Amino acid sequence: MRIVVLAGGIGGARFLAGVRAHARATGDEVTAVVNVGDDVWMHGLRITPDLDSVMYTLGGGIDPERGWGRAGETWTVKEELAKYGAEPTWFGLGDRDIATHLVRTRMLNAGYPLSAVVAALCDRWQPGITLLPATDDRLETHVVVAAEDGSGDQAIHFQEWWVRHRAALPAKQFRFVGADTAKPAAGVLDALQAADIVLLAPSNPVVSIAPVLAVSALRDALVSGSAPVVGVSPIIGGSPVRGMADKCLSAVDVECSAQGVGRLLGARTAGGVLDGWLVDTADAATDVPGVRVRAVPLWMTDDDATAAMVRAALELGGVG
Ligand code: GDP
Ligand code: FO1
Ligand code: CA
Repeated sequence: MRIVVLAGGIGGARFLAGVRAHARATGDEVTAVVNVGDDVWMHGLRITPDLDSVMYTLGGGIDPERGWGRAGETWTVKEELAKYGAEPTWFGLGDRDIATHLVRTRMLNAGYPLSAVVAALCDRWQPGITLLPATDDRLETHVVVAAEDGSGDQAIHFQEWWVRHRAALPAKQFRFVGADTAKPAAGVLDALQAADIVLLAPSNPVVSIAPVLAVSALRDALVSGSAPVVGVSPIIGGSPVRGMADKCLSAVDVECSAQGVGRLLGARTAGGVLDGWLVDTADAATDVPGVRVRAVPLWMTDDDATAAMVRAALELGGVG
């Protein structure tokens, strides 16, 4: 069976570790289509946080506490840059991580598409699944906030909002710059067409899943495809398990609940994307019109627990 997973960073990576554990037992093939909206240029390097979180997690190189960057990291280059006053000083690339960024940036500058760069990096990390960016084109999430000098609104890059301001500036709008013209990356449409099921990882719905679905040809292929689409709720009992998804949801006027996120994604039969919505047992009362809802424990405490979630999602999609 072929399983396609739409994913962001930390939540996506942990979910994919469970999908891979399931697939190792069954022989299923797994393709992850990962958000690139967080991607940014800093210090002349192209940074792709969600792709790297997935690659390092599945390749055994992640720092498990942070959920981004490398284990056993040192920060000499970051400290040296700060001594030059080289901005941004609020964002840090570790010394080991910089090697990945040098390889990526060199390949992009030589003309390789991001999907080819990801494949080359995965030759080293061997994630055990096919890892694809949602698009090879520029697509960046920008956040509209009130200008600090009171002169109206301004758009800042997602990383500035998330890392520098810790999502504390009220977000008025999220813009996926470039989404209008972005095409699915090489391999994405083929994967969706061949899929037996599409799963939405329990990733941030507003800034991880939405930018993937903002690639219109990708969304169209998912919506018009024959594979069932099952989402897994990132919200348990009214709060994000980790991170600041609540801040993102309030910005788009969506209740921070499994039901709120399920309704935001919506039924495929009513202009949305979902056939099934997997929620935690704490949210068993969830109702999403037109969508089959099932409640099971959704805590990704280890790969076995996550693989059990994956089996429940496959059953909900009718392919388990
Ligand atoms: P990011 O790109 O690094 O922010 O990561 P993602 O967007 O892929 O995932 C972040 C989301 O994962 C958070 O909003 C959490 O709600 C969700 N999450 C983290 N751990 C768990 C878990 O154990 N269970 C569930 N259901 N969701 C989780
Ligand atoms: N997150 C931080 O909170 N501070 C950082 O300095 C930081 C650096 C960083 C470098 C490379 C990378 O791939 C990720 C990095 N992140 C950092 C995490 C990250 O940018 C965000 O958590 C995500 O984009 C949200 O998914
Ligand atoms: Ca992300």
